[in-house]
Amino acid sequence: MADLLLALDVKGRSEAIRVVTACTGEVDAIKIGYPLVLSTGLNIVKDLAKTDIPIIADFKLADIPNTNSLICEEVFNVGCSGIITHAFCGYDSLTACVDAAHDHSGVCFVVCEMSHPGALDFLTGENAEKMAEMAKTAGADGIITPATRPKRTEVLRDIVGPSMKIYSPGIGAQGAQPEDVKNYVDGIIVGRAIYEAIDPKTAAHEFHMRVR
Ligand code: OMP
Repeated sequence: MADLLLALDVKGRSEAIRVVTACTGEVDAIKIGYPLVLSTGLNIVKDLAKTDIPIIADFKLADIPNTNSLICEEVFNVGCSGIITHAFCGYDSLTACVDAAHDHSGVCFVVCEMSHPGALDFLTGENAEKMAEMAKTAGADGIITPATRPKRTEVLRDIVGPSMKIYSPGIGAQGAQPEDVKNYVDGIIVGRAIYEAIDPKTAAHEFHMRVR
């Protein structure tokens, strides 16, 4: 059984509220990122938090430790319960995010291998495996691995073990199916296949059922 995370990459407050209102009860967490926050401001988190659905900020942080810490402060102080960071900036930048998350009773997820075709240029193979090891050593709560490459998700699961969570995007618009990874992951991330659906509630419900 895995969770369903809604990737809320819509623009504007009213569209965000429309989709979240429709999907309430069908999603276990909302993942927000640059498209929504740059179009509305970070205070959109306060509106979404009224639903009591946990909100994970996907800012894929990739900076020096001090800047990562400053960004995390804003994210957790406004009401998010999780942050997604890159790991390729190194151990100190990564631990800045893990520490900030834990100081705020939040969680930190680390991108190890991405779901799109271009990930094969750098974010795969030995690099991804090193980042999974680093995420584990740093005490991160989980990693992000591609549903589009289930075998790679299986490899990365072996590295982090059963106690860390794995959330997996690439389902729906990027071509993967929930069944491809549901036995290896703790959550699937779905965006366009829900928020662009004519009936987002039914779409979310169906994805939810397929990982139960
Ligand atoms: P859809 O392709 O519309 O389902 O959206 C996928 C969501 O997952 C988007 O918010 C992406 O930014 C995110 N994502 C990936 O698609 N691939 C990755 O490798 C990592 C992420 C992520 O970190 O969430």
